[in-house]
Amino acid sequence: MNDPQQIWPEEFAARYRAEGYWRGETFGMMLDRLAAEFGGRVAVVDAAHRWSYAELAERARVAAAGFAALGLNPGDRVVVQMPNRAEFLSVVFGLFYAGLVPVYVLPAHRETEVLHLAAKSGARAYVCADRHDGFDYRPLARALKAAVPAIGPVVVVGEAEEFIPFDGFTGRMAAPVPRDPGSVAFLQISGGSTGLPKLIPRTHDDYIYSFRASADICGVTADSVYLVALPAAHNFPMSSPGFMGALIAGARVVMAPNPAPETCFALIAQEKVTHVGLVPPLALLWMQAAPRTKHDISSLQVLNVGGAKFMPESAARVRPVLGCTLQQVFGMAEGLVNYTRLDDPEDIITQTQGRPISPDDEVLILDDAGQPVPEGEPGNLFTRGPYTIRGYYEEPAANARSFTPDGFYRTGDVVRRLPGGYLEVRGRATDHINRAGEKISAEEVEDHLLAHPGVFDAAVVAVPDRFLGEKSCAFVIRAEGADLTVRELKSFVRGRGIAEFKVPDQIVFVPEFQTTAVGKISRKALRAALKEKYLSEG
Ligand code: J2J
Repeated sequence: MNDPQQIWPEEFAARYRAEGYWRGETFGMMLDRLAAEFGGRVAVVDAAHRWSYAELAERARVAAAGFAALGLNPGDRVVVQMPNRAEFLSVVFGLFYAGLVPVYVLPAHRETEVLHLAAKSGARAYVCADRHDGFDYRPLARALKAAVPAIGPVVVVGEAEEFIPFDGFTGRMAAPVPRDPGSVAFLQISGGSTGLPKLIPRTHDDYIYSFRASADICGVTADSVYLVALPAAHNFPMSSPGFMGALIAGARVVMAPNPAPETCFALIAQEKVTHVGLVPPLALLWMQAAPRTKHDISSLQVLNVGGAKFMPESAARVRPVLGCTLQQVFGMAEGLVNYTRLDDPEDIITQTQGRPISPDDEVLILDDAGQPVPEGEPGNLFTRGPYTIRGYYEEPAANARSFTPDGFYRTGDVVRRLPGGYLEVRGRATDHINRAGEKISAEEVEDHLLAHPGVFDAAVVAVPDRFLGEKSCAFVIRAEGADLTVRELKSFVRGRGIAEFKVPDQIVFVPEFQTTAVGKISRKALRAALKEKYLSEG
């Protein structure tokens, strides 16, 4: 936990405190303050629960006592794999209250990813739901305990079987365990472009600043109602402004079990939802469904769209079709978040991805040689600021690549700066597939393909998709004599215990990779060459 690269140099920390960004409040303290301020108001709603701020805090205090009684100590990491339910909040605030550090994994993650992230984070416990979306997490918990000996208690929300039932916790912690507000509050997963996912350490001070400022920029007040449509463990629905931004404003959080238009439209009508965040493909789906819905969605005020590029033509349809203001958001779990502002002119809202949250967000746009590009020209985006990490969790090699010596994060995005500091995302320099906002590392999927004995080599590329934005295509050279089929290979990859969204959408068998280039070329150049050769005409 003490990787010095995670820590801001003191001169920066001092400035961020002096500017009032970092206020020295931990998540545990925040919960107590919100319960005192908004006590009887509704904090969170799902299909089965409706809790006030006072109730949420009480449940977190009970959970905290329960976690502490399991022998977990302040600073210990706990893997949390929870769907969008009210208990997402009682679990994580219970952990914060007990001084524990959640490691957020997505409900879609499977054994391979969960084992890796648990081992990588040095986690000591696992919290999951019994089942969700047709998947049973208890066998996964068994596999995790067998493979990662450091994992002790497993706490299950729902039917616990041999594990510890979350609902069985008794006792009550009277006050939050004191933590340094500058310490790591939780670990989140990066959408990284190389190998397995990396862990992003966020501190109490930096993260609370990011969503407090976001709530303000997004017009979230105590009268707002925020719908969590995307998986709650993602940084976007958590903090941009997300359920955290909603809570700090005293608003109501509504947990949607899935982002389908009819599910969400019913919740919007029922709870008078004012704010929601969506990735572009979902925004398109909602716009398609809205004219025919029987539900009244007129309470919607702000639709945040981000995670992938939202095309200006689609952006222009949001207000006419959904009757609310579009607010584009270009963010990343590593930190920097940009928003168009609610009162910006229409062309800024539809054609840009916004400008940074903070006056102290530093943005550099550099060419491949590291020199600033002329104003308005596209270049590589680097950033540093009061809520952008200085390094991944225990990744010295990746940190040397992803951060400059003076602490700028190399985002991998190619952007153009417009007057007023607005950014337009033009593309990216790193090799991942942005599939409906889920970032998939080409290298990670290639490794799964290569594990099949019938595969000689594999290269995974992003191909444009009208609906998803991008989808994945794997070029595969069969091993000599192997008569592998696309179906077999897909089911093999699926069987590797990974999130379904990582299984290649398309597999193309090719006889060889390089016909023209001589000598060694980078994987990146190879992927580009394959795309050019097989996908450009057609
Ligand atoms: C183009 N690309 C975008 C956008 C993110 C708010 C919103 C999104 C995320 C997120 C987030 C984009 N247009 N509007 O954490 O708080 C791509 C970029 C970026 C990467 C980060 C938030 N918004 N992107 O998507 O960590 O390539 O965070 O670097 O999942 O998504 O992905 P992630």
